[in-house]
Amino acid sequence: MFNKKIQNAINDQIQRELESAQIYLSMAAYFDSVNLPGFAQWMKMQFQEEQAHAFRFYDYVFDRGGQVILQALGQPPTGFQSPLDAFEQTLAHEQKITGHINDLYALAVEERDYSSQIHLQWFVEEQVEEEKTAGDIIAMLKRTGDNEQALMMLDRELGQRPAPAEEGAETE
Ligand code: OFO
Repeated sequence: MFNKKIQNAINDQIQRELESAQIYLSMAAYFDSVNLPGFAQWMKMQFQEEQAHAFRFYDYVFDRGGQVILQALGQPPTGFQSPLDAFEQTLAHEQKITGHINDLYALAVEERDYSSQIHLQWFVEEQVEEEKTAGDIIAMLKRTGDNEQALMMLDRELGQRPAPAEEGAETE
């Protein structure tokens, strides 16, 4: 019998993952609007990755015989000031998500739900990666400064990001 408190908390997290997807699609639209197609592509891959995160939880709820209840999504942010602003918002958002994953893990410990703890371990590790990646791009953007050529090079590099399905463990 799937623990109801855990089920509700996971349904809340499915909503957050889908909201994360929307936020990154909104950032992709910003980057496309300022002719930075590589940055936009990176955000579109991030959009897909967040959908994959939602599905990981979705499948898990069904694996445990629980019920998925979708919730309304909030309005994503718009009107980003610069690439740096978008990635600083990305990092702040991922730090917030890390807090929610940690709370979920703490609940699974409190409820002695061992399989949920194991399931959540993947997300605990994933959040380390999410924060590190955003932090690395912020550092590169700060080094780039006002150098348009360096920004174009970074745009080309970020545009190489593969789809989540090609990243192996990301979507397994
Ligand atoms: Fe960005 O890791 Fe899910 O939300």
